[in-house]
This record gives sequence, structure tokens and C-alpha cells, in this order.
Amino acid sequence: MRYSYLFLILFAFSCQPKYDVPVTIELNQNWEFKKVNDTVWKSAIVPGNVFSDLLENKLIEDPFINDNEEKVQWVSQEDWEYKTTFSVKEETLEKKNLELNFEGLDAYASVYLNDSLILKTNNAFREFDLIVKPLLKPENELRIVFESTSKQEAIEKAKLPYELPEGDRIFTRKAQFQYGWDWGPKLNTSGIWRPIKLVGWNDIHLRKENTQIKLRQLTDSKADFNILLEDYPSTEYSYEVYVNDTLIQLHKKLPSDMIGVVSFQIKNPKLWWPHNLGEPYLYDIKVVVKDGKKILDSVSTKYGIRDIELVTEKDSIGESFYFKVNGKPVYAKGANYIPQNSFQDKVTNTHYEKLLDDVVDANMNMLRVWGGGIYENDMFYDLCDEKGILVWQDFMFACAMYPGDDDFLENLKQEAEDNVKRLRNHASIALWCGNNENSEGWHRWGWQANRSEEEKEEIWNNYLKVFDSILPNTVSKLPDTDYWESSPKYGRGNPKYKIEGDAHDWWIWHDSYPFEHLEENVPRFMSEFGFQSFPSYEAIRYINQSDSIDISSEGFKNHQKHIRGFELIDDYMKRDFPVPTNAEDYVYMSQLLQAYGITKGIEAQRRAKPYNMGTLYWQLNDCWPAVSWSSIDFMGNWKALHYKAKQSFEDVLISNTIKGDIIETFLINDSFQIEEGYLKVEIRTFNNDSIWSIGKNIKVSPFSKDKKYRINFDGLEFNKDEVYLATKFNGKIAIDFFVKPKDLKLYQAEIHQRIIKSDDGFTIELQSETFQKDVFLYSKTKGHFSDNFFDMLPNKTYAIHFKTDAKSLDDLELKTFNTFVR
Ligand code: BMA
Repeated sequence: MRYSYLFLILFAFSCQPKYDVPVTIELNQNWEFKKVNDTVWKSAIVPGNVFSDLLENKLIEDPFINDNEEKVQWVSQEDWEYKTTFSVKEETLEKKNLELNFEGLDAYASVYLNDSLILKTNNAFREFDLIVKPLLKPENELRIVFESTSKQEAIEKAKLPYELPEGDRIFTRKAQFQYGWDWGPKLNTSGIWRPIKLVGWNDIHLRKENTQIKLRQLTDSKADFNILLEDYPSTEYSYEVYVNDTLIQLHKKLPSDMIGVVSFQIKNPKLWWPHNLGEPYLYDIKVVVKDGKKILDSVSTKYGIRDIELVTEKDSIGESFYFKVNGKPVYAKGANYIPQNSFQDKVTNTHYEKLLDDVVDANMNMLRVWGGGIYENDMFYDLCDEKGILVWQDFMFACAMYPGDDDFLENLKQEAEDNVKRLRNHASIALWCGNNENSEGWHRWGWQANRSEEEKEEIWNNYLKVFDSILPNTVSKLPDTDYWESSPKYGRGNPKYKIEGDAHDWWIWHDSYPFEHLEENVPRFMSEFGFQSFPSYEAIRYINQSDSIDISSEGFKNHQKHIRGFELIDDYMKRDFPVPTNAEDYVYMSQLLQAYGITKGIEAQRRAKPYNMGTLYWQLNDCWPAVSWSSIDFMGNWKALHYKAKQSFEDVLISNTIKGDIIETFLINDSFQIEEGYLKVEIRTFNNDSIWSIGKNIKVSPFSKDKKYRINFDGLEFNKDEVYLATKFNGKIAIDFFVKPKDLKLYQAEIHQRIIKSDDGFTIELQSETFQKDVFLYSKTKGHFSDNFFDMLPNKTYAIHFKTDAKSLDDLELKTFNTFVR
């Protein structure tokens, strides 16, 4: 009798559920779509967009090929409808709360659940959460109608007594580049671009974005934190905090003065450091909320302990602009990032991983997420956290003036809150910046012409409401991150351009100034400067859908979106490089030209450290196959610039200037370590005869820039076009020339090659008896060369690794710059 009683108690106890956690159902199945006026439904993929669905159903041609872009413009003018059905189990229907989460609807959407209109949206950057319990049934239909953006834009436009620069895109909160940019097609998508979920719960639902980790105090021996649980502002239940899977704190109940605030401590904390300056260490932090033994919910996040500050202090020259991480100044090196595809659904985790690996591989430590694109997916920031890449995050406003009516302002206030909250626990977020070039545009691009004083005042006041009030207030209220109003601070032409804030140097390219201009005009922080080149042969073949390399077809020309693009490349090429007539060679030369100009700028900026404290070139990547400023093309191939930027971004850089008869040798050290070694500067002929050399033991202090030599070679006898300058230090070598590339007198000689199979590809060994400049290896086989566009010293063997899944490498080809300067 006693035994059975005990058994009953045990049985009852073990039957008590251990969990009452929220249930999440992803609504990504059974979707169909159609033009609103059509009757036939076709299958759709969610998340996605209407172009991808039309393409998948073979109803349009690939807009990235030839001039198909033109043929698909009708798609954006139509209204589209999506629908799905889904079942909900009885036990889920019984949950106290049932909510639909729309993470991204692009852009004007009317949402119907079981034929009831439940939501109307007008912002692709916002997340919408909606309680739907009263409407849900065991079988449901969700239907979403997307209205063409141009209809709404026309309505908003009609309300204004004046026109705002730049076009109707300003009325719609969505990726601005989709209306066409000087590197991107006009492909204005609509659809469900981020997931839709149904979440059901009884008592607690903890959302990652509503969970904030706040560092209260930091010493070498401990770090004290609070976790703010905005979703559950209560002291009830018990709270467990796990750090790296170890339970380190248990609160049976929260103290009455800590409503929804869970405290914990980490002993001997490890800091998060940017790439190359230390380990980007991340902790796994998890809070579990329990009712007795029953788990109600948990939330976890990675967290890096770091302090990032943008230092803008008046100094003897103007005002500084640099980042301090954990109290140490960091020289920022990197590029501007744009969306990886016009169609976001095509960007896979593999794309993110590969691109961020390429960033790390090129010794970068910062990316600027440019304001005409998107607030990126979590994956992007997770990888930046993991790899130690600092993120300069623009809000999504670019090159325009935006409206300032109450609805618009309220809409973007919500947008800012959604995104700042989503991203605030990421260690990589270094800065929030209001916009890209709006302020410069207003002050310097003629946007004020022919406007009355009142009109100008109104437009500028509306600017200030957003960028001087709403956005900075949101940033200061939510995370502990600095805010910067606009990039650049001043436009070129403003006398303060060089002495204060960040700068965009478009004298190069847009104003046709020679690359040398970059050496004389170094600002405090270069957040944009760039030059275009042609993409890989693979990209060109894709555009033309032909095996031959044709860069003059009408289809191909549509992939140059800058109005003077081809002309500018040609003009600059004539100045410094030979101009090949053959398309394949011209593509190669354009990449050398781009790399030549941009690395000239990077090195000049680094030599000006600490006056200058950052260099981000325009632009890292492409959103479609195109002629553009990118250093990695749409197919993921590194252009010459990416290889050469990798060298120019090395933490310890040897950089020479040659002006008249004077060589100056600089050593720049961005690391926190001292470097010691022998520095040798030598002039050699292309056949390897030494003409002159000098050397000494040197020390390079941590975080320094030092001129190590100033050499006057006036008395030396040599032909400037037949020699190179080699500067060697601790296994590194810098090669410089005394004349422009087109004036070099290089010799012709064979490059001997040997291909050896390796585990993950091939090793290619190369050797030549003469100096070979900018040796370029290429093949139709998909893969990545460990180095490319490199110089070869005479009689030295170079081993290049080609990483590929291919089993053979039969079509390896090679170009050398030597053959162009016979
Ligand atoms: C900068 C960017 C982009 C543009 C690029 C090249 O102004 O902010 O708007 O694509 O220059 O022109």
C-alpha cells in the first residue's frame, strides 16, 4: 500500500511537463503567387521576391544576362499576390498567445489571415508582430497583396509642393539601390523577403532583439553584467545564466528592484579584439527562465566584451576621427560593402562566409555597410563578430533628401528602433551613421538651386529631424554605440574636407583627377574612394552567354552603369598604362589600373598616420555581374585590387615614395607588437644586377609610422626605366618603379611552369630568368589562386596554390605585363 502511494507520487511528478516553451512554426511552405489581375497561381519560394519566383517558373529571362534587365521592368509596375495555407495543431491553438512575425515585407503589403485584413505595411526594413489568436483555426490561409511602389510614391509626391532630390525612391522605405545605381541594375523587387513565423506561448516568450546585455563594470579580474529582458519585466520565476554552457548564476527570484534584470559576473574576462590585433573572443551567454523545474523559455546570444569609441577631438589641425578599441587607437582598413545580390534570397550562408573570409584574408578590419543597401541579415554580423571585423553601419538613406511628414518620420523611427535593437549585442558594430552623402549632396551638388528660402529651410529642417534628432536619439537610447550624422562630414571642395571628419575622395574617378592627387590630399579618415575595373572573364562570359570575351556587345554595355564609365577607364589607362586592343587584355589591364590607383591611395593614407586613421575603399563587392569599383566580382573572383590591397593592408607595411631624385622609405606598424629586423633598400636591373643598396637594423615601434630612409639618388648612374627598387624587411618585400608602368622597359622571357596536384587543388610553380611584372594566372576551372597579379623576381621559384574541387587543371593560362611593353 505504502509502495503504491509512493509510486503514484513519483508517477505524478514525472508526468509534470518539463517544458512549456514557445512553439515556432516557420511559414515557408506551400506558397503560391500571381499577378493580382491574373487567375493562375504559380509556386513561390518564401522568403524570396517576385523576380526570383518568375525566374524559377521560367516566366522571365535572367535579368543578369545581356540587356534582359530592360525586358523585366514591367514586373515592378504590377501588383502581386502571395498565398499559403497552414495547419495549426490543437495544442498550439490552445496557447494563451499566438503571434505572427513578419521579419520583412517588401514594401507596400496588405496581409489577410483567413480573409481578414490584419496588417498594412509600408517599410521593408521593419519587423511586424501581430497577435492573431482570435483568427487562427486548425486550417488557415495567409494572403499578402503587394502594391507596386510607384503607385504609393505618386500619391506621396503629389502631397509635396516641390520635388525632392533624387527621384521617387525617397518615398519608399526599402533598398534604395534597387531603383538603379551607378553599379547596379534597376530591379525593384516586391515580396516576402524575410521569414514569416507563427509563435505560440503561454507565459513567456523571450525575443533576442528584446534582450540586451549591458556591461556594468570591467576590471582585469571580473566583468559585471546585467541582462535586460524587455519581454518579461517581472521578478517572478527563477533565472539561470549560463556562460559557455556552464551555469554561473541562479536567481531563485529577482530582487524587487531588478524587474526583468538578470545580473551575472564573468571572472578573468577575455576581451574581443579586431582582426590582427588580438583574438575576437566571444562568449556564449544564455538565460533560462523556469517555473519550478519547468522551463518556460530561454534566450542565447554570443557576446564580445569590448569598448569601441569614435574619437572626434579638436586638435592643432582640426578634428580627429578615429576608433579606439579597448582604449587603444585602431587604424581602420577595409572597404564599403553593398548587398551581394539584387535578389537577397539568392544570398546564401556560403556567400556570407566566403565574402567575410575574403575580407579577413585581405587584412581588413572594417567594413562600412553602405546606406543605399539593406540592414544586413544576422549572419553577416555574426561572422563579423567571429572574425573581428568592425562594422560601420549606415542607416539606409543615400544620396537624396527625404520627406519629413509625421507618418514618414514615425515610420523610420520604428525602423531605426527595430534594427538598432536587433544589432545592438553584436561586438562588431562600431558606429551607426545617419546617411550616405545626403548632407554633401544638399550642400554641394546643386540641390538648392531654384528653391525659395522657405523651401530650403523646410527641406533642411526635415533632414535635421531625422539625422540630428530621431536617429541619434534612438542610438543613444538603445545601445552603447557612437553615432555620426553623415558620411562624408564635408564634401570635397569644402576647405574643412581634409582636416575634420571622414571624407569621400571622388576627385579621383568622377572628377578625372590623376591618382597622384591621392598622395597630396589625405583626409583624417577616408571612408570612400574608388576606381572601376572590368570583372573576371567568368562574369563577362556569363553576361554575354558566350565563350568569347566581348566587352562591346550592347548586352555587355548595359552592365556599365556609370554614364562615363568606359571613357574614364580608358582615359586613366592612357595616362599610366599601355592600352591593349584585344578585349581579354584590356580587361586584365583595367584591373591592374584599378589596383595601381587605389593602392597608391591606401599607402599614402597609411603613411599619413596618425593624422589619417582609416582607409575604406569603394567598393568591396557587386550585386550583379558588372563593370564596377568592386575588388571582388559578383562570381566571387578576386580582381587584381583585392590581391594588391591585401599587401597594402598588411599590419607591417613597407611603403616608398619616389619624387624627383628622392626615395623615402616608410615603415608603418598597425600592430601592438614591436618589430625588429634588417631593412634593405636596393636598386636592381630587370635582369637582376644590383646597382646600389643600403641597409641597417631597425626597430619598428608598436602602432607607429616612421620614415626610415631619405635617399638622394642624384649621383647614381642607371636607366630609370630598366630597374626596380626592392625594399626588404623581415621576409616582406616592396617593389617600386621609377617610371610609369607604360614606360617600363621589361624583357621578354618565358615563364616556366609546373603543375602539381595537391589535396585541395593544385600547386603551380613558376620561374623566369627576368623580372616579370603582374603575372596573372587564369583558368575556366572554378577556384581561387592564393596569389595573383604578382611580380616575379628573376630566377626565383614562386609556388601558387589553386584551391579547387576540380580533379584536373588542363586550361591554365598566364599573362604577364612584360608582353605589353615590348
Ligand atoms: C559613392 C557611393 C555610391 C556610389 C559611388 C560611386 O558616392 O556612396 O553612391 O555608387 O560613390 O559613384
